[in-house]
Amino acid sequence: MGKYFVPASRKFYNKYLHINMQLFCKVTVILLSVFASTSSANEFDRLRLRVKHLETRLNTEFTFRDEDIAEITGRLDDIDKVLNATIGKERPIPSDALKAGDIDFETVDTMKEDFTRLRAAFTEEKTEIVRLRREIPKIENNLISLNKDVKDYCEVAVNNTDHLLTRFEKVQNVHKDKITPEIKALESMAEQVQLNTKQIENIETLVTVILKHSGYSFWNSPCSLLRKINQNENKIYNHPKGFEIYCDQTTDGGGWVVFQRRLNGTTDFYRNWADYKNGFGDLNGEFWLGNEHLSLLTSDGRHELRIDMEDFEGNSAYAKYSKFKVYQEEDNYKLEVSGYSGTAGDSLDYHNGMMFSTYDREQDTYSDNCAEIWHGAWWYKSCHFSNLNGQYYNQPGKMDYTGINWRYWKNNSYSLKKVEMKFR
Ligand SMILES: [Ca+2]
Repeated sequence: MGKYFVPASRKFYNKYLHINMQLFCKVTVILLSVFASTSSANEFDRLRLRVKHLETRLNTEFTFRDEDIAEITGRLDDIDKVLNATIGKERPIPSDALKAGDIDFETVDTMKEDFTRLRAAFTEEKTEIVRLRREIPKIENNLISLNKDVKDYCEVAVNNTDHLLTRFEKVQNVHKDKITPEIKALESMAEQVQLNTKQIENIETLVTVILKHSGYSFWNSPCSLLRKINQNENKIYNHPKGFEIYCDQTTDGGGWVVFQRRLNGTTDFYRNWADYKNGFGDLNGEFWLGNEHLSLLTSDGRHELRIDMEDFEGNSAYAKYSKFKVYQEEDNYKLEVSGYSGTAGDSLDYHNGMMFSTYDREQDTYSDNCAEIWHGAWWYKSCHFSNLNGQYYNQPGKMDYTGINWRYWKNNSYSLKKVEMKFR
């Protein structure tokens, strides 16, 4: 009797236990594999906790119901035993006892009593069995319900997993969109660096060639070198020896280092030896580059000199010399100039071989102080045929030997509007 339903119920539990454990494992594995590397860890943790909770609930339920079943089984076994015992006691009274007429009524009464008690017990047990039988469907229903919960929950978990997977993919795509342009920019930069490196190599090759063919330091013709590497703007450049230069890259093929400019009279040119040595003024305006720089750049190698000038009437002229050199300070910045060509006339030949003079360092051949008399600083001889560092007169047609004069273009003492001195 007890063996009738107990095994079937066990099968039932085992089946659901097995299915549910399989589901838990599956979901847990899916969740773990998908979210281990995502930023949705919190959501996943929450899901995992809820699944864990359900799992615990289910296990508790199984344990509890197993105890119930065990109890029922035990009781039914007891009933079996009692019934067996009862059947044993109902055996017929031995025939020899009947024959002898020696019936023990007391024994019969006892047996009757026992039988009545056992019958009552049996009835009671039967009622209990009926009650327990009624319990079984309830337990089964509970388990079915619990199992449905678990299934539903697993479904929700799987749906959430899909949702989170989609979200994860979206996040990945967003990152991809953001990162891709940056990677492209980096690749482009890398390409540019390669191009630049190649250009630098070309420049280095060019420099080597120039050095080989020029026979002197190429930095002494810095604007020519800059022009060769397509630095064609008229502007200030840095000289590697630590000072600035202004390059004229357009006049007469360019490559000119401008070392003097007169323009508007904003810069005072009546200055001492030290100022003319180190240079003064504004490279974008009026200035003197400095005898020290001139000497540094021209004392070695062969250089050309060009002087561009304008009057106040809108005319311009130039003087060009194929050889130009300014000696070192120990030679008093002596001028060496020759090979004239141009439209302005040769007003420097007179000064060739002269030392530089300022009002505080008179090195002319005149009895008096030329720089002081003619308000300038120049390679004065017995004073001048040119005086390009003279006084700026912002007066058209001003005739004065203290002015910016170039003897062989305009009248001897005509003071020019604009002058630029440059070498290359
Ligand atoms: Ca003198």
